[in-house]
Amino acid sequence: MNVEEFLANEAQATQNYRCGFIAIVGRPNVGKSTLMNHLIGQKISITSKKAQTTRHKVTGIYTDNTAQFVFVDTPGFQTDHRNALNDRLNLNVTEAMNGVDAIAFVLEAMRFTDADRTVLKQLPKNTPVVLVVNKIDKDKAKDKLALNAFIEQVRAEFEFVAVEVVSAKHGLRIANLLETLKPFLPESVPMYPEDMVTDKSSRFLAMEIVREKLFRYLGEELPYAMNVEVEQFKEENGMFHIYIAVLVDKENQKPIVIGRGGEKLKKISTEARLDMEKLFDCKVFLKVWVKVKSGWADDIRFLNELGL
Ligand SMILES: Nc1nc2c(ncn2[C@@H]2O[C@H](COP(=O)(O)OP(=O)(O)OP(=O)(O)O)[C@@H](O)[C@H]2O)c(=O)[nH]1
Ligand SMILES: [Mg+2]
Repeated sequence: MNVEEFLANEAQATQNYRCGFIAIVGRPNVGKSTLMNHLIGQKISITSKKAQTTRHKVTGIYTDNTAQFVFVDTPGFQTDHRNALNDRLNLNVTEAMNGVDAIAFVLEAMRFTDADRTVLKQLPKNTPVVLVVNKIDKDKAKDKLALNAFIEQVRAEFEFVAVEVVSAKHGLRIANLLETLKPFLPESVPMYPEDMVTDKSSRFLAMEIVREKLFRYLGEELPYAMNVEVEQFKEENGMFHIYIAVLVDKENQKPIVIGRGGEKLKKISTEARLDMEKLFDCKVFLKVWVKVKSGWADDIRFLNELGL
């Protein structure tokens, strides 16, 4: 190839480069955050078996030599319980869908509920929506005919521009999904540096990691009555020093988080520290403790302070 041909090819490549925003939307627990982590190849959004794990919008960026995908993972759309927190979460979802280039609407294979239908109704009319059927690794999704019938049933409810089946947890067909989404990104130069995976701060990610461990290691109800605050975050001699307070609603919830002889809190902070060291790629000193702050989920001013 001569110099002219090389330059012409380069110009062509830049011309066809795509970059844009894709919101990942769906009811709680369908696997949105697991999917985003696999799409970008790094764990930045927290996940758990419990519904309503994600509370903030989290941006994850995937860049290759043809496109840059800016994904926005959203909280699961709440349909049952109304309080200030849930209203705020739903508002976050609606806002996240404004102005994106495409929406990935995530469903669990073989399960289409009223909650899913309610989310479908919230989708903006003039944005392309790709149906993403997740959890195809599950036994109930193994029958291909039944899976196709399920997809047809869902397609009858909404005009999707495309359909993909994936298993976020096992990383199956993730590359196919990227290819399906790509044409919906506008032609544009990349908006973020190619090595950037999120626009969230380390401080935010540290807080989320602690919240994930609370969701994973505490019983059914408790994590919903809690929040997490970063009290201090500093870097010293190449090491992060992070001080985090767990806020519970009532005094009697404190011992549940701390556990017998401090065992539970120790497990939560050790696991959180290991995840942080992996994500930040440096040594971390982490101190986690528990504070009582009643009624925070209904305290609008406090939700503002938390940036929710
Ligand atoms: N079997 C199976 N489980 C999955 C898959 N993807 C996600 N999960 C599980 O589903 C649960 C929920 O996953 P999340 O990624 O936290 O779901 P989410 O939609 O972000 O949930 P919220 O943030 O609460 O709305 C977790 O236990 C995941 O491990 C999958 O492809 N297969
Ligand atoms: Mg989530």
